[in-house]
Amino acid sequence: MTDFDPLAYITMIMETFYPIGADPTGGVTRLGYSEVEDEMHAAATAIAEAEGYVIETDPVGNLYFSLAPSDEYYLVASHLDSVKNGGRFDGIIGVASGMLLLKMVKEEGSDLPVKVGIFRCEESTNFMKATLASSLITGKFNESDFTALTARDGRTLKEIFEQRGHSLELNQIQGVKEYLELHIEQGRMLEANNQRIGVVTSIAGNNRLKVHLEGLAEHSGATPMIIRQDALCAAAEIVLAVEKIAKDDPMRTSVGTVGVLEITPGSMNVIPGGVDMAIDLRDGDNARIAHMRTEVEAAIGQICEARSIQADVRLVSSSPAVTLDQNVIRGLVKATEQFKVPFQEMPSGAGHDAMNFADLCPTGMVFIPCAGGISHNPEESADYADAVLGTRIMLKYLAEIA
Ligand code: HGY
Ligand code: MN
Ligand code: MN
Ligand code: MN
Repeated sequence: MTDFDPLAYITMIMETFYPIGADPTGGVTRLGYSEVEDEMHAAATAIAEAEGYVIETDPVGNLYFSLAPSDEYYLVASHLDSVKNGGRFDGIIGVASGMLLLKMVKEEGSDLPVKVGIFRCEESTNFMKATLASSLITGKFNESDFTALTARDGRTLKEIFEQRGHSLELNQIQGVKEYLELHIEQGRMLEANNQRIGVVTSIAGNNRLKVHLEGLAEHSGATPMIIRQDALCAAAEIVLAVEKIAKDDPMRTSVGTVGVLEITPGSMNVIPGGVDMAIDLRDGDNARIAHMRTEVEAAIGQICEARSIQADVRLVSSSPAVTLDQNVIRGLVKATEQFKVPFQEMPSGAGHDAMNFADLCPTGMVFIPCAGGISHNPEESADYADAVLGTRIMLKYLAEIA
């Protein structure tokens, strides 16, 4: 083992990534299947080339590093894209951890068959579908989505794939013995409980709705209040209905958010005639997601009926809640105990690429705390030493099972 310093190594990786896609908010904007994500993949590839790794890409642009080709391997993965004005740890620290783990395997001269995976377009920001590229290679994607999904710039996924030379075939990834992912928690539980590590037990599922409301754009001065068809007022009631429905969940696990709300024509002296909304509904229980969606759709119907507004409600994407593999959880707990650090088992409210592997192979996740639980925000930050610890835990687990 050379005197390679894991903390310095992961710091080098993270500092290499940071300036790419940096935006005026002090955060980063690295949309899936964008040139900025390409730059992130190029930066990771440059580090892999310097290490002499085997570098592969699959037909939809995902990237893989390994020490040698192997038919069966342990996949340690995450993503390098981000939300708009996001933080520089979400996904990125998981890729850096995978690259650190591969470096540790290389430095130990071990023949552990590890492959680092870098999945494109994990965030729903560009196409309103999360974990898009890992869905494509794990059989969780419908061909109709290639034309149904459109990027923020209006191009369909099909057009973008044709321009980028990606395949429209639904390829299935082969040879994954187990899947591991390190990620920031993106919530407050670890920090509040003074834990350094979270061993993830389940990942919340989601339903994402795209809603268009059509009222009537009219003169804001000459139109009496009682005859207006104001799409924004209807939208305002819907935003609060989503909040109330999620809050009313007796189990306190449902969450509901309206993260996008666009008004047309958007002039001060014109009654909003049109509104486009994006609604994100999640829970760790699939029945509760379905229940929430039914209630939200009913509320939209009642609100719009009362206001003579036309509503077009579309389910644009959904991922079922998944429970992670009990043996992997136990194995990660056992490995963590050997480091004598405070840790807990916990659910993930955020979605991750791991959810697409949970039905294919034993799948596990390791969380590290993020400051104040803040994520999807330029203030997002985490401790590289925690990432090194999480990486050592995953490596110890893999060495145990191999
Ligand atoms: O939205 C999420 O759950 C994650 O950031 N993909
Ligand atoms: Mn995210
Ligand atoms: Mn993420
Ligand atoms: Mn309810």
